[in-house]
Parts: sequence; structure tokens; C-alpha cells
Amino acid sequence: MSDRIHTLSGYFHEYQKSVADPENFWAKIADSFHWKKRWDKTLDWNFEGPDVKWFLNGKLNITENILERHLYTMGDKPAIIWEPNEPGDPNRILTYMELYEEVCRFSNVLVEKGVEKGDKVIIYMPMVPEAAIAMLACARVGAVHSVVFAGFSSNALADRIEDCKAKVVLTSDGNFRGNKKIPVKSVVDEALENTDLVKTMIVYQRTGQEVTMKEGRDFWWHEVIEGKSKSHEAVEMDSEDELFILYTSGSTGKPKGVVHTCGGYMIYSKYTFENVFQYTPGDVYWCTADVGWITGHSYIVYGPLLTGATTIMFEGVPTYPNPGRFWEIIDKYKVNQFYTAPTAIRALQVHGTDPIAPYKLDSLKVLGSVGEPINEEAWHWYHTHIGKTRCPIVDTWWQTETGGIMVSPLAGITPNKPAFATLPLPGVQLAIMDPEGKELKGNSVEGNLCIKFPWPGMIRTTYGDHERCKQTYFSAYKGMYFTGDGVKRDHDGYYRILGRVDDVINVSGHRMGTAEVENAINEHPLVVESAVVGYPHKVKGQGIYAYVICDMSNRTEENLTNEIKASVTNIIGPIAKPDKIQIVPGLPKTRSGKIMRRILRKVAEGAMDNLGDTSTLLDPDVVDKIIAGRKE
Ligand code: 6R9
Repeated sequence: MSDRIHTLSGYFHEYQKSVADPENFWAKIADSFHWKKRWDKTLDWNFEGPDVKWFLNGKLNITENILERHLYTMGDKPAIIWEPNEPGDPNRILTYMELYEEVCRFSNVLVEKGVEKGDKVIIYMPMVPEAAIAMLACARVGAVHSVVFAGFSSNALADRIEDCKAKVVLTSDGNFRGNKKIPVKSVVDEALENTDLVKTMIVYQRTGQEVTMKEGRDFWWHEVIEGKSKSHEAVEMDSEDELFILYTSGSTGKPKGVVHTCGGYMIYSKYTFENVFQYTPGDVYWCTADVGWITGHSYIVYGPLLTGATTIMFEGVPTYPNPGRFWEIIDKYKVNQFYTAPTAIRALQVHGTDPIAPYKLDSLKVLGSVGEPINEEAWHWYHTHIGKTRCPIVDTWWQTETGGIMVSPLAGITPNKPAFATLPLPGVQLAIMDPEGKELKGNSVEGNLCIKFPWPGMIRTTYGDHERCKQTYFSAYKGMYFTGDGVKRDHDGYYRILGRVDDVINVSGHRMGTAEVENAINEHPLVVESAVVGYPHKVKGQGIYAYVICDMSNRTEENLTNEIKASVTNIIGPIAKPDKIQIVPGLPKTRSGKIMRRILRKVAEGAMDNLGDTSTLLDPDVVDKIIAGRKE
């Protein structure tokens, strides 16, 4: 059942095998899963289309590999431990048997509501077990889930509903986060105002707040599951049938729906979970992400549950009711593997070590980091104060598009180096490219990170627009997948991720396209033009700096910037709200009309003595004016 690597030489051995004969390498791993029918051919691919298929004509249902597979051996073992926002409130523990029954009941609800194989279902829910149950029930009936982070605005939600043509939305009345009670259902109501695509909405009651239910469309979760059978025969899926769509930001304005398929994603999420975290039976594992992001998909829900692990879902935030909350939860459940983001570490670091003092943290074996490059200071703080210098740190580099972890130490096996993601996992063939498209071989090189051979968990397409998938990922370098990240391979052959080289910024581990934020700013009626860049931010990693040309009318600068911030929050969500807005008389443009973002980035980060060549600018004077009005 387990394909876990145990030693460093074992890692090198597996890696060699995976490169020499990828098909047999993955076929052997896939053989330990339950297939309704074994595949005929392991891999068919080209990166020109791109057209990638794994485990061709294999038939399966991923939930049988999560539920039926574990029922007899570990039916009474906790699958999901749910910790509520309020520390004193009762928690919930679902065993594998209970999870099976809940997923079956809800699958029967979906069937009753007419959901069929291939239908798209939007999940817009807080961090409650029902969010995971909803995902698994979709997978069980063959519907394609698209989880939208419940912090996104109604506009952002409406775009996603429209793009994937969702028939059903699963949501909640509200959401508890820290000391806030956030409306959720009313956001969905607003999103549905201009569309009649959605025929059914099912609402999980979490906060008890007042909501309006539309007759014939809206149903309460607790009412519809009433009396439903606790068994449901899983629908047979092809390996390459869609499992889910997850929207993510790119260089252009419109978020794209990354498509993952059933077979490959199943194999890859489990294999990487087991190996990177070195999960052993009986361990308690906790990933603090939200299910609305890929990390929540692969490493709260699918990877751990496919492994038969106990996975914690936390509803709240790291600083409520105090900045010791994470550490309290670790002691409470004796967490063995803890996986969080650098932005959370830095936010807690600000509070010093007092909030940690009351806790033992002696159950911890492995610490993980994901979402953005971890700076050395945060790495050492995490290692010293949380891991007590005893726990290895797995700095895991990957993306929504890769489905699972690509570059990371194997916990306790690969020697750590602070701020380095270290080495590729078996099956991952990296290439570092120079701007001319030449591969940089050997050590001590730096360039753009590409991947030259398919892996089972990779993106198959961008929903409804295959050409976009090709343009975005497979065109920059012929025959390769381009990640959008810069990377360095040091003298030891270790990889350090340097961050995005495209117009994507990473705010608190959340990806945002600069064009996406600009579009939202430009929606304000007084805005003429805007340019957005990222700048180094102590806690968030990167902050958002917006340069805006506008017609001031009778507004003060303060009024206008507040209005712009409110409008971005309204259009995308609070995560996209600019940290700094500077009203400028013009933008630095080349004669061909291109904004020179390089200059704007330098000004935002305060590197004014290092602006580089500005001679090609149409109006070089504008740069001085921008510098003069720079926001600290
Ligand atoms: C899993 C996830 C992907 C982008 C990626 C990169 C950055 C993620 C990282 C990291 C350095 C790490 N990133 N993990 N950078 N070290 N360990 O975060 O997916 O939201 O799609 O973001 O995040 O820039 O390209 P996603």
C-alpha cells in the first residue's frame, strides 16, 4: 500500500528510475490503487498541443480509494478533525466510516437534484467538514467541483460561475473568522442576480444568521440530507475525466480555470503527500490552508485522505483569540506534521516567542512551508521556536497547475538548506532556461524554471480555452512547461525558487495578476489608467502598489484612494486591496506605449538610484514626478 521512500540513497535510486523509465515508475505506484478497470497504456503525450494523458482507459472513482479502501481496516479511525473558530466550542471528529456515510448521503442529494456526470458544481463554503464532504460527493457522482475561496467577492464568484457554467452552488449561511461573522449566502445571492445558470443552491447552516431562501432554488443542507441513504455506488470515471476546476490568476486580467483529471491527480497527490511529509499510520497531520486553494485540495483533502491519514481542518485564523492559537491546536491534537505558509509564520513572528511559551509542541515531527519563497529569517524562527531545531522543514515548491508538490525535501531524508526547496521529487524533470531558450546545465546557474517531461498531476487544460493553456505554459520554451518562476541551482545542485518572473504577484501566498487588479481599479469612474506592481512587504511577502492616473473632480486624495480600495475589494475581494495607492500625473511609457513596469517596481521598493536606462521613455520627466510623490 505504501510507496514511501525511507533513505537518501532510496530517493536517488527512485529518482533515477523515474527518469530512466517514467511509465513503469508511475505504473508501479498506480498499481497499488483500486481501479474498476486497469489502464491500457500508461502515458500518451506531447507538449505542443499540449495533449497529456495518463493511465489511458483506466476506470476508477477517487472516492473509492479514499472511503471503501479504508473502511474495513480503519473505519473507526479519525479521517477529519475539525477545530472550530471559537476555542471553547465543541470540535467534530469524523471517522472514515462516518465520512463514508456523509459523502454517500450527500451524493444521494446531488443525484436527487439532478446532478449528472460532467456537471459543474461551485463550492463556496467556509472551512467546515461539509466543504470536504461536498468535494468528495461531487467526485463520487462524477460532477466536477470548482471550489471558490469564500473571501472572493460576488463579482469574482459570478465570473467563475459563468466561465464553468455551473448548475449548482453549495454554500453556507455565514462564516465565523476570528471575531467576525461574515455573510456568505448573500454574496452568492448577489452573484446569481445576473445569471440563470444556477438551478440549485444548497446552504449549510453554520452561523444561524438571517438569510433569504429562494423558493424552488435554495435548500438547507440539513433538510435535504434528511432520510438519505448512507450508501451510494460510486460512478465509474475515466482516468482523464475532469475531477475539478480551480481558478487561478495569471499575467492577463481574467483568472483561468485549471483543469485536473481523476487518475493522474489521485496518484500524484497521494504519492507526494506520503513521501514529502513521511506520514506514517497513526500520525495527526495539519495543513492550515483553505480548501479554496490548491494546497487545501491536495494536502487537506485528497492527498491525506487517499493515504488514510488523519487531517485537521481549522475554521479560524492564526491570531484569534490570540497569536498562540496554532500552537494550542498542535498540543491539543498532538499534531505530528504541520504545514503552513511563510506569511503566517512572519505574522506570528511579529508577536515574539511569548505566545509559544505555554505550549510543548513536542508531538511535532515535520514542519512544512508553501505558497511563496520563505526568507531565511522566517525559516530559522520556524526551525528554532516551533521545530525546536528537532524537526526538518519541508519547503515545498509547486503550483495550482502542477497539482502536487514538485520540488521539496523528503522530511528527515533530504538534508535541509534554509530557503531552498532542495531537490525535485521522483518523476519531476526540471530544466533551467536562459532568456534565449537555451537550457543551462550543470550547477551554479540561474534562470527560468521549466519542466521537460509530464508528471501525473499536471494541468490538462484551462477550462473552455485550450489555446490559452498552450500560450501560457507551453509556448515560452519549445517542448517544455514554463512555470513562471525564476530559480537558482547552487553548487550542490540544490534549487532555490526566486519568485515570479511574470506579471503575477504573490501576496500572503495568494496569486494575483497585476492586470486583474488594474482592471478592478479601472472600474472606478474617475480612474483614467493604472499600473500595479508588487513590492517587498515584511509580513505579506509582497504588497500591492498601485500607480493611478485619475480625474480628481472634487475629491481629496484620501477620499479617492479609499474609494478605489473599496471598489477593488468589491470586484475581487479583500485579498486584492492595494496596500499603497499613488495618484500620478502620468505613467512611464515607451514610445510604443508600453508601461515600463521595471521603473515602477524600483520606485515602489525604494531603489530610486537604480532605475536603469530611462532614455527610451516618451516623457522621462514623469519619473521624477512619480519619485517625488512616492508612498512610503
Ligand atoms: C501551491 C501554491 C504558485 C506560485 C509559484 C511560486 C509560489 C509556491 C513556493 C513558492 C517559493 C515555495 N510558490 N510555493 N515559491 N517557494 N515553496 O502556492 O500554488 O497558489 O498556484 O501559487 O507560488 O511563485 O509559482 P499557487
